[in-house]
Amino acid sequence: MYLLLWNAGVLGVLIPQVLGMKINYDGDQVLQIIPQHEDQVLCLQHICRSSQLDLWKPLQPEDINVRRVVHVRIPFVALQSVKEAMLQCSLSFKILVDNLSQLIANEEATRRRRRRTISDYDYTTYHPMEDIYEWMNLMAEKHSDLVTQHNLGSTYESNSMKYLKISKPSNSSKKIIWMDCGIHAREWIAPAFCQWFVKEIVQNHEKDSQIQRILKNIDLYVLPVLNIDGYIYTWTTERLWRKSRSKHENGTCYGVDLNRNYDVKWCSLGSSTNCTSNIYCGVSPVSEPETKAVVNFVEMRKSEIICFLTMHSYSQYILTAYGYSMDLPQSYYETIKVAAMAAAELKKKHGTVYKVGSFANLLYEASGTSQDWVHDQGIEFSYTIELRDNGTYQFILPENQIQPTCEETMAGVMTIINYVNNKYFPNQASTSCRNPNLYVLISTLLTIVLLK
Ligand code: 0X9
Ligand code: ZN
Ligand code: ZN
Repeated sequence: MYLLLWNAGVLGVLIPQVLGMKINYDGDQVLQIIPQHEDQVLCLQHICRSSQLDLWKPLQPEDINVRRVVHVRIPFVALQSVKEAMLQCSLSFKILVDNLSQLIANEEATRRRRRRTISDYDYTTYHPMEDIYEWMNLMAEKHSDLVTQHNLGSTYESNSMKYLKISKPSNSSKKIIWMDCGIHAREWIAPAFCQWFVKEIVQNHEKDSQIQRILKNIDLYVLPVLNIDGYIYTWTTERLWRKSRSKHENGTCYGVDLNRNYDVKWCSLGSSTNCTSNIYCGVSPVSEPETKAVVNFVEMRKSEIICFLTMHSYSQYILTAYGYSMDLPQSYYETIKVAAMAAAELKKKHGTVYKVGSFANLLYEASGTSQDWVHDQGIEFSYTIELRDNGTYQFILPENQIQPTCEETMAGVMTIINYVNNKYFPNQASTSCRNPNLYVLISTLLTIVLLK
């Protein structure tokens, strides 16, 4: 009893988890700050470090820069002191979210009743893991002509990493396009998109000639939730959890950033060796079972994979390699061209503007990401796509944006897939590419702006 009280007192923030309760973020705010001078950068970095604030953008104080947007969550108890400290170094801020728990409560309130059959599965609501598992079963059952279910491996908590393979029977050897969603637990729109993507392909494969052409040559592999343990944890306990759920240092901290755990300049940039950090890279490269599962698959099927897509949120970016260096890979001019084409098609749907570029040049450097590791395995068309939004709701994207987000993302993703199909299977090239030179021009301009 004494021990419990002591724990509760000293580790106040841990109480909800200890008691198996939900963290409610009551009164927490999300602020946007754009430091204008170097001294303001230093001041903000100091505030973030000393109050141990939960940085969302960028993910660590070191990456705060002049005239770059910063999003940070301030716990209710720290609001006054943090705001005072900011005023003291004349940092102005904008309140993006006035009461985080209210935003999350709204998300819960608007969540529709979940339906359990395929014909009326609701793709415009967020689903807990058990629904997604059931949806995968039903998908494979009802569309056994096209969809099969497979197991990539097991998570730390022994959940099976199920994925769907969309494939038309064929005699010739086919290539693979990979898509994973939900490597970061709180980015709920990503798994919602993976489900939407499968639905669209399955629904339209008989009438859509573009999908038909693609499926002649290519099998689509979709892993709807990569970080299953983390995803479940965002539903049960902590909506804004990012990492996996592996236990470290005798249970004093949990989780690895699965997008920092790959064996590519591991833990050198934009990563942390501190296991309490949101960008903890793990004890060694590929230390996590979830990473191992992806690595095994890619290593085994390397020669077949022609495109690798990993879906995240938020920021509205289509990112090419590299994250670990400002250098641009040889493939850059082609991959950026395709990204620009995809962004242009995406924008046509609802006017949403995406930026394209290399991660390190657009945001900050980060090593150990799956995208870069896969790229350096020889799979050049390796993209990270950061879905909506651009800062209004951040990770708590309202459910009424699921459909438009998925519609536009579908257009972008299909542009990439179509390009890759035409490139690797040129004889069946379509005539739908209206004006490739325009895209070359756009992407060249973008590149110039980026490298300026
Ligand atoms: O930092 C990340 O892991 C990703 N951003 S997020 O806000 N969703 O966490 C971006 C990864 C981009 N990776 C590469 N370009 N290699
Ligand atoms: Zn079918
Ligand atoms: Zn992410």
